[in-house]
Amino acid sequence: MKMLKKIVSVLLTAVLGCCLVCSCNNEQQTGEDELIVVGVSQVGAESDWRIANTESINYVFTEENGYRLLFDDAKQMQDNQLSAVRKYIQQKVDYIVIMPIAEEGWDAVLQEAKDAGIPVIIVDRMVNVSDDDLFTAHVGADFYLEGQKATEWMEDEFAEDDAVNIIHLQGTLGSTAQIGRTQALEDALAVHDNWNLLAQFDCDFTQAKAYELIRDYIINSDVRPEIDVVYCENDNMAFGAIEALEKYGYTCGEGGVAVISFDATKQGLEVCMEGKISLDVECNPMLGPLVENVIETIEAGGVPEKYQYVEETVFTPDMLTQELIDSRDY
Ligand code: GYE
Repeated sequence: MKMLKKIVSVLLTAVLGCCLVCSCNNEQQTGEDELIVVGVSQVGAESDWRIANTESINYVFTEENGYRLLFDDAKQMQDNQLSAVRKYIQQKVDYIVIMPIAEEGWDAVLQEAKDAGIPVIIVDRMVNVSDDDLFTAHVGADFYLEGQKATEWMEDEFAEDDAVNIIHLQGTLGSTAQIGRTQALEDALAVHDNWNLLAQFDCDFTQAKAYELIRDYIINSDVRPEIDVVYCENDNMAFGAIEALEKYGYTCGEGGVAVISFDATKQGLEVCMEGKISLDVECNPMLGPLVENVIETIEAGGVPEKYQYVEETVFTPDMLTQELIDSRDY
């Protein structure tokens, strides 16, 4: 009898134990299932702006906030982005977030995401597709407006000058940030006969290319070029330009070359406060919370606003203090 009791008790313990393990596994399963899976395809890590943008995404899409974040760095190659997005579709993620390198080439893969029923949120730069229904929402900046802020500043600054000699450093060709900022400068050049475009270089938003191309331009000129403005489409290219200009005897800022920049990252603003960047047009990389808003709206059964632009300002050296710079998020 004693023996039988023992066998029954061992069996009961085993069954109970098994139930506990199963229910525990189930709970774990349910917990994981509750996480919203977000697949992000990021451009790369080409600039300080980009790094701040990635940090903003990482900050928001955490497990504590209810998300599982899948992240792919495309290393500035659009083919890598296309593969990442296709992988996310296969993995049946809940949302796909894309910071597109260039505007073209997205129709097919976005159609595949749409067919799979996965909402796609375009962040920062835009895509140029045959049908805007191929993506759910866009969250980013108005790059043409940013460029206009810069050209308006130039109009004031050089209102009395007979000639304004400009070097233009472009970001990754075909990206919305490049297209908008370039278009604004080209439109202003078209209406100012005294604005001369000395050179236009594709620097891919990187400091190293900006440095090399400005250096080569100076070295290869027969006579020392008169440069009034270097219009740099981001802060990192401005840093490269300043380094090359100073190396070859130019001064940047008041009485020298006016370096115009975009982004207004902390380091950009520090160089601006020093006076070496004459104008820094803000571009806000902290887009993570806005992307989360879009997802929350959809999760709540709503329809998010299709296009969302962030508010941005401009900075000149006289406006800046260390306190102000330190108080900023990026
Ligand atoms: O200006 C640049 C970055 O697309 C707005 O990309 C973004 C641009 C930004 O690499 O620094």
